[in-house]
Amino acid sequence: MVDTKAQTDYSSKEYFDLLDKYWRAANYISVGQLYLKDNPLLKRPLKATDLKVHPIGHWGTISGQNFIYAHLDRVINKYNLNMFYIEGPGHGGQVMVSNAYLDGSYTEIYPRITEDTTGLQRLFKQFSFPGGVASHAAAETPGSIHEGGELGYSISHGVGAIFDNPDVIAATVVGDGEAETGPLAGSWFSNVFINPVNDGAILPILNLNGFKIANPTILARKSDEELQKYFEGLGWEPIFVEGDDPQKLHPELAKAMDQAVEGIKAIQDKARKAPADEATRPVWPMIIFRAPKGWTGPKTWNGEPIEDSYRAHQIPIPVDQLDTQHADALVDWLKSYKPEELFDDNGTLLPEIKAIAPTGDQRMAKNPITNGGIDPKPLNLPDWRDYALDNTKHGDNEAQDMVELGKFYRDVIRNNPKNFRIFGPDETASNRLQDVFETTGRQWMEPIRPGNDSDMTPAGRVIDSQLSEHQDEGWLEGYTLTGRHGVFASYEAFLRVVDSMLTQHFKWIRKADELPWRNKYPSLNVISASTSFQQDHNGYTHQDPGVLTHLSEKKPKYIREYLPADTNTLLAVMHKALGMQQTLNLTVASKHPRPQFYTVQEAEQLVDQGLKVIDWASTTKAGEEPDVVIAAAGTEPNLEALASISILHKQFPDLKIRFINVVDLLKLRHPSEDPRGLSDEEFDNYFTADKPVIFAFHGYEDLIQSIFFKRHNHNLYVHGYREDGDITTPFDIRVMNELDRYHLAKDAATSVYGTKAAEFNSAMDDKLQKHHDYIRAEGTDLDEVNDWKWEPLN
Ligand SMILES: Cc1ncc(C[n+]2csc(CCOP(=O)(O)OP(=O)(O)O)c2C)c(N)n1
Ligand SMILES: [Mg+2]
Repeated sequence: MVDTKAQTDYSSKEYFDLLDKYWRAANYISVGQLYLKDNPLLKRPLKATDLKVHPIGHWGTISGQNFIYAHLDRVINKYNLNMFYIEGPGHGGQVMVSNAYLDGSYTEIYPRITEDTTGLQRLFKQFSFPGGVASHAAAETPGSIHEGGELGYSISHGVGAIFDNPDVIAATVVGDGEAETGPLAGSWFSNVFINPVNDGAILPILNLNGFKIANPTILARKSDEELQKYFEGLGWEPIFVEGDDPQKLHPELAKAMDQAVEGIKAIQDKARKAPADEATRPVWPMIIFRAPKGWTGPKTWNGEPIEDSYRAHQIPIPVDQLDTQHADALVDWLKSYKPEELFDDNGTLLPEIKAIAPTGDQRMAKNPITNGGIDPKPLNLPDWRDYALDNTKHGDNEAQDMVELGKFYRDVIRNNPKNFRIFGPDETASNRLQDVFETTGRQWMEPIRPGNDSDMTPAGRVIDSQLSEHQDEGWLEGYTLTGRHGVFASYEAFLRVVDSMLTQHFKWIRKADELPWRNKYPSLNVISASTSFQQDHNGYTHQDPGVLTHLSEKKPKYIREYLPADTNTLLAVMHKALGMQQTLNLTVASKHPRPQFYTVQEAEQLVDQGLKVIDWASTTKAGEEPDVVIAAAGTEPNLEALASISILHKQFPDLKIRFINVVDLLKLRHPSEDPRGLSDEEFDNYFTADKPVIFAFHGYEDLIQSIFFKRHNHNLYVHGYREDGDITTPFDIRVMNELDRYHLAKDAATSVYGTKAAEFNSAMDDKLQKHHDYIRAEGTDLDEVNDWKWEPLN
């Protein structure tokens, strides 16, 4: 019947009978994975040892998603689609595993899991089992780009994946609980940013099964009329399918899917008759699928409903190796799918049922987009040195690092018009990357008001017109997990909004890295701009450099933290970061006019080695042991450290100071923690084994303290962010945190001269008092601070 795609009648009773069998097979093996570790087809009476001791996983979401998956397979074949699956309620890990197993892709990727009884037994046992596979959609799940742990990002991920992939449809199942999260609720606005000419499409399918873990869902208790208004208001055309009788629902969902796919095609065909920059926002279809949670499972338990109740969420009936009292109920449940009609005597899915699935790379589990992308390419990067400043007179130039970086990005965009994007929450201009708008605009499909708006266009490489860090991070994740490159630039304090997303992405890369079949991903680049030490019109509300500490706690192999102190080092960092794979790169960058210090050659060395002794700012001769080491990581720390060296040198001309600038912060870690870390010998060569180290740092101090914990030298004085801020002058923020030149100089002098530094310290205190009084009277920093310039050491 399903001989060739062209001859198939995709709406015939025979077809739906086979589709139903395919679905039953998926349900059967999904339940089997929860409970069984042997006797997969129940060919003999169930024994206690056939059961897992601890069945762990989720049932409630499964059958609805399996139903949707089978129907997606149908439209892939019927319309010859390039489609992949995103499992919003990814806690139903069996959905993607089961369907990948049925279509043969699981066995191709994991040959141990054969398409027979032995393979089924292994498939069942390994699920949510020590040494086996996750109970959630995870990196090891074929066809997934979306981790199923933290809910809320299915649409952002799907949309990130279809940007610049005009032939692809991301079939995205959204949980009705998931739909209540802030990120997911905000992500319906994604339709404002999808260009129907250059980008692909997302088909959201709201799995309205009515319940979450322990509660009804909000959307499920709304009438269809209210849902219609809600989604129409958000710019979608909802198509409703509702019921619990599969025989009725097969043709109904098929019709809805046909309508949705034909709707997507019609939108694209129409839009693609004109250039991308003339596109407007279409009303894309979506499907609202109302079927009961725990559908086809046990109806009740102890007189209480299981199906169509929150009680179906996890393990619906208590049967395990140590409690077989109700084993019959499990057997009845499994047998209700009639496995004997689905698998042959060898335990292999019958070929006419398997024929429901697409073949080759059209299987959603094998779609190349889900394994590093359809056509991944490294970026064609301009030479960063062409954008560099001539800093041979250290400190003479003044420039805004982010402005200069914007020029570099402008040309990255020119060179890579289809695989590089910049994401941000309304901040591309505020973060001073505005030069990119010389070559591109902000992609936006709503009406544009020339004059009132700036740089808006239906087809642009910047997407920053939704104020949502979740969306930016989610889109960028989707974009890089499908082989493209990008940057998300955010105010530093509000990067913390996506702390957990960064964590989840790190986990994904880490796990994927362990799988030989997974292709490599371009690194995810995050820029922490508008930082804690440069708050002009904001203040304490906008200060928090804690993302540095947060990410430093993850597995070192996958995390980089760059703190370039000026334009040249920022350019060198970004050139490197955009060429990297399998890492999450955090770059802390300054956007304010600041003195520029490092030559191209120094910037190159700083980025290659991660840190460098800056000879022109040190008073030691080559090879000479210093009295004190002053180190800095970050723009303002670097500036203040240099200013403190000037002050100290004038006061104590014999004081031997070694100055070190640190860019690649985590290289300072001990190699026992981080394989990239400096050896003890190298570390001591920089920081000495026992001389005082005054460390000026952009972030919270405990990060530096923990780095030094495993080193010989504990003679450490860290000056970092001490959780102090206000609406005040730029220099005063440094003073409040004791990261300013006067506090640094005091610590350095005291650490070397002890009580003999008292007079000097009191002069520094006088300076601080003068500063205190002056800014309160004048509202600006002292001239000697504002006009400070590096003077070469004599
Ligand atoms: C951000 C987040 N908060 C809480 C949880 C815990 N959690 C796991 S499943 C779930 C309920 C999900 O309900 P729904 O999206 O409706 O999925 P389904 O009914 O299909 O299982 C919750 C609260 C989570 N995984 N992620
Ligand atoms: Mg639900």
